Amino acid sequence: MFNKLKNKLSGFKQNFSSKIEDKATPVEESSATEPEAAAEGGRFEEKEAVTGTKDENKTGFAHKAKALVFEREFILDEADVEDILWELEMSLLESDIAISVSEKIVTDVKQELVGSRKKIGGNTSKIVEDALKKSINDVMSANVFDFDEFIDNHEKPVNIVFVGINGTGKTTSIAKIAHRLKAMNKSVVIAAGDTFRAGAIDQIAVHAERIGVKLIKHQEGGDPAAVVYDAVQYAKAHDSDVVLSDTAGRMHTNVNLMAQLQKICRVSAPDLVLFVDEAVAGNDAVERAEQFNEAVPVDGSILTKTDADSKGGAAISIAYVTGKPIVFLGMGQDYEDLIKFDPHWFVDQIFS
Ligand SMILES: Nc1nc2c(ncn2[C@@H]2O[C@H](COP(=O)(O)OP(=O)(O)OP(=O)(O)O)[C@@H](O)[C@H]2O)c(=O)[nH]1
Ligand SMILES: [Mg+2]
Repeated sequence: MFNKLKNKLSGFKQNFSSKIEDKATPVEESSATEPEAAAEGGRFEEKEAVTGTKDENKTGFAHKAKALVFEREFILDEADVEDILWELEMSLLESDIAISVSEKIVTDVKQELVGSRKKIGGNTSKIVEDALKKSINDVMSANVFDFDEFIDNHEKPVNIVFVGINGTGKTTSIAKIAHRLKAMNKSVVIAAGDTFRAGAIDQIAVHAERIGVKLIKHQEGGDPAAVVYDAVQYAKAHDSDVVLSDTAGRMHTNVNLMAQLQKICRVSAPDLVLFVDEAVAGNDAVERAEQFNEAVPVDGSILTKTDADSKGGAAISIAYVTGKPIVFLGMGQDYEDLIKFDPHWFVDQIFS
């Protein structure tokens, strides 16, 4: 997962940190009187020994540890790192990170590390990693959403409609979420709202039976808005917690099918509309999220097939560009392969 992105960031870290090493100088200290220390660019500090009584310590030098403390600092000019930052921006774009996000990350790193005097606390590679991590974390934390809290605090039943283009993992994500909610002791109703694709109703019926949740279905070719409406009515009558409504995959360019989606939302007034797309689709997923959002206001995204994504671009960009949070990441084909999105977890993964 994210291997290409990891390699690119690691290359940047190395290049940037060797530039810092080139420019690093010892901190100027008046106390650096020991010739040896001065020659090595460090300074001596006398430190109290940690053992011994007060009196023993007072006896002086024998009870004091002399430690050589190297303190270094650096100042980078823009010209020093222009090429390296350019390479970073290219690497981010090649990783399918949206232009606005790539520019923001480069600007943040520049602001953090260029133009001002910085002390070298740990190693130089860590300094660069921290700056990158902070920026990516900021970008990804721009919009966050706690699904469990939403379900707990919202009036029942919570109606969630899943939308997206064909084959992205809508039905599988519904099954995973139903499984997850059931484990949390929530009662779930699934609406077989894909009445269009042959076999779609059977596919979701198999999931519902395996997981042990109620399925509301009509005939193939029926009106999906009516299916979702019926599922919500059933959930109200049975005091169910959540309705998960499947819909047929559709291209955002298909005006009639997008109008049908608007009808589903008009009729069933969903509490959440979740856009489902593949992480591997990169920028395309981000663009599609925006286009779906124009038709039916989308509240958040689920990125599936993250397990197969080597670039990480969609995951880093989609919430920042669309202004809508990532809610879940799909991580495989089993019911357990779903994680609630957490920017810190993600950032740890790409620097692991
Ligand atoms: N590796 C991996 N495969 C996934 C993931 N989510 C879904 N899939 C697979 O993607 C394929 C399509 O999944 P579906 O859930 O049928 O997709 P859909 O969006 O409902 O498709 P349509 O109803 O045809 O629009 C299936 O083979 C799933 O097993 C995931 O997170 N990781
Ligand atoms: Mg489906």
